[in-house]
Amino acid sequence: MRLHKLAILVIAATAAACGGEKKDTTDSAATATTPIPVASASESQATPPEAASPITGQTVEVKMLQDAQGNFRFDPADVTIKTGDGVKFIMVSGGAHNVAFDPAQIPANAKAQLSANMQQQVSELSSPMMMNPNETYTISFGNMPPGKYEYHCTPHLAMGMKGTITVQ
Ligand SMILES: [Cu+2]
Repeated sequence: MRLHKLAILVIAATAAACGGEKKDTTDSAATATTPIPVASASESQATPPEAASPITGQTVEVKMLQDAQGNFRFDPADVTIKTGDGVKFIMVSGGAHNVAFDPAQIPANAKAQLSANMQQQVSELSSPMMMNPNETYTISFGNMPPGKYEYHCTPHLAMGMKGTITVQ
């Protein structure tokens, strides 16, 4: 019984040590949410890369599927969110699908942040391919300027698999 008590104490001490580390993580997370100053064009130094801005609001879900009529589509294709929300794309059927923004269509003031917020890009502003049901890809719209962002699925672009994300 006494030994058992000691074991609990050791676990508690370990947990406390972990708690100390956690504090550091929290601190750096707080730093990350500090508004990133807009880079001035007059600055002669190279513009530092944007940091990813986390989701601080809601996350809406968009399914990627092939419907009963054989059409490939995002469902819903058009969503409206707020800055700080996220969009979670869920592979349902008919893959492979991806989520791709045309770099030429994304305004300059949004591109660096969008790129920073898109993990594991396989090419500029393109997500990895999702092959299997329930694979997901989530994009944070943290620190993204309001606007209407068009995107598409690269394999099914010719078949009209497109969508829009309007950030208010
Ligand atoms: Cu597709």
